[in-house]
Amino acid sequence: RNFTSRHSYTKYNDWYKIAAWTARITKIYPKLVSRIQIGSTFEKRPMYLLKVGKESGRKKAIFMDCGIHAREWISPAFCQWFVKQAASTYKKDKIMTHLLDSLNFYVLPVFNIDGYIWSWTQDRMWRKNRSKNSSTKCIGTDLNRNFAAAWGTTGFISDDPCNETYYGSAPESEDETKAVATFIRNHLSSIKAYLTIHAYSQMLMFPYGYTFHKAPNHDELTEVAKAAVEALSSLYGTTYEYGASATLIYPTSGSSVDWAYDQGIKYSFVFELRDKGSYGFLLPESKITSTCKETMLAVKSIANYILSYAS
Ligand code: PAY
Ligand code: ZN
Repeated sequence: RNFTSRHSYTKYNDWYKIAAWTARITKIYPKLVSRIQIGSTFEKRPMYLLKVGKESGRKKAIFMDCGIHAREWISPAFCQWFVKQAASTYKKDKIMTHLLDSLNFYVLPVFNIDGYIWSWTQDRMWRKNRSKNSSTKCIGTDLNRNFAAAWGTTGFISDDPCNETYYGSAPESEDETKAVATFIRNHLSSIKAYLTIHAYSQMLMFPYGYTFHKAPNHDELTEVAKAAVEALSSLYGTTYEYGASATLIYPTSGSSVDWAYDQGIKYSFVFELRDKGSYGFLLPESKITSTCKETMLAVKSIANYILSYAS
């Protein structure tokens, strides 16, 4: 790896740069950003979560994770951008000031750290984590199939450890899934929204993936998604589709968004960032800034809605 280049918001950063950055950003914004370790990965790396918001009594919270899939590099880039942008526009941008005064954002910049490192060093197109499976040489579980939401039952999933969408030996069999699920369970009273950032496809989706039945607040989720996508498009005209994931992309089970929703988090969304397939997972660094700026508008739109309407 290149030891000479520094962390940059306009480049893709390897895990070592991101880990160092999580410590540094808390020093730069001590009143707004703090760091918590929520667990460790299969390869025993610490999973860092950043809490972003002005310290004050009981607050609503929004949980956002990036990089559940190793090869979707634009996703961790967005989480880093989000934290920096949120902290640096506090007291400058009216909406952000209001958001950080009234809400906490829990931001997990890289969910699947071991896989992310593997994608940087060995196989750019790696998706799963890096855990060992019994009775096979094949490595890894798809963490977005490992949640306890109709786990292992339906849709685009696999029971074969050699497959990209292997769902694991049990729900939450993976250290990374367990860490995130445990944190969310322990903060259910405050977490009002769950956002999980993927790439690519330019879609904003919500539950369900494991059934074609509509979520109880399907119409409301549609409205929130529509407003978020309109905000996103307003900047550069990037077009996004939105809707329930089973119909919009494909049915799946064991996904984090369905699980979060069934825990009672009524505003749970999956972002599929740029592009629509020309570069796919290999989105060039030149597109990071514009992708992050437009996505920021969508996240702010959802957060604003939570602030005004989520009880
Ligand atoms: O929760 O329904 C969901 C997410 C669906 C994603 C998944 O398969 O986990 C969609 C894919 C992803 O971002 O992982 C889409 C990309 C383009 C892929 O790898 O096929
Ligand atoms: Zn993904």
